[in-house]
Amino acid sequence: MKVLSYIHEKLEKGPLHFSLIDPDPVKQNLEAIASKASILEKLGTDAIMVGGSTNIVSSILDDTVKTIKKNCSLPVILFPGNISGITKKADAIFFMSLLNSRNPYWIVGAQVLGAPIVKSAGIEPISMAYLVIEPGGTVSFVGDAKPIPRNKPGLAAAYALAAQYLGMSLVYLEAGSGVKEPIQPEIIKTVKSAIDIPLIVGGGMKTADAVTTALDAGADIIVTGTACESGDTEKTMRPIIRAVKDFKR
Ligand code: 1GP
Repeated sequence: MKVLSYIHEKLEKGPLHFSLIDPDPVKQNLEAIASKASILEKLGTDAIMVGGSTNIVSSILDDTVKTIKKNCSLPVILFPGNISGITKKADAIFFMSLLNSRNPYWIVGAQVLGAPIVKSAGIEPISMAYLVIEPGGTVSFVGDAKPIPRNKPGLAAAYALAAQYLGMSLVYLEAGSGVKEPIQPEIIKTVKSAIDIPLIVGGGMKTADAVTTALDAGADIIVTGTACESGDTEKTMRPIIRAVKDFKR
């Protein structure tokens, strides 16, 4: 089954959890990634995303995705920080545009360079609007974003609606990896009420409470990355994934 259809089908039953693995070798080695992939699948995460803003080496990216595929049967979706984030070993790629960047390279330039590579890799492109909200973390700096202020939910909603009208399949609200405060519920609520396409929320969620707050506000898919990097993945991730699986609207 195509990954976007898998996402749509699963969303009919409830919200989803995606685990983000950063292939940066400074953060984790392949042995750790192998064990994390199987633990995350056992805990009930719905897909593994692979990507990061810095330190992406294509041979390491290949090995990371190969290792994940060997150790779990979940779809692996690339979450590229640039054209170096593409490998044919994955199932799909979030073909994303950082709509609120100041630099056209991150809106459409990298996509022009990446499109033929995605085609020849034979992986499924899933069109996604990527919106960086304050504070925005590393991706905001690298992607030359004009982060949407936290007190301007209407601006985030306008970007998200434009993404839907441009034909994108998903909207991702990004607070920035490892930031102190996840995206405020007011922003999630306002964006969700403006669009009909699924809403992904990530950045700074480290607890089950933070996850439940985002789901209550209307998030359809929760992404956690930093929490997956914990030394005890099972202990850290169990309550987070449980909060998604037990959530009732
Ligand atoms: C980063 O939104 C993701 O792109 C995940 O953020 O690392 O803070 O979980 P965390």
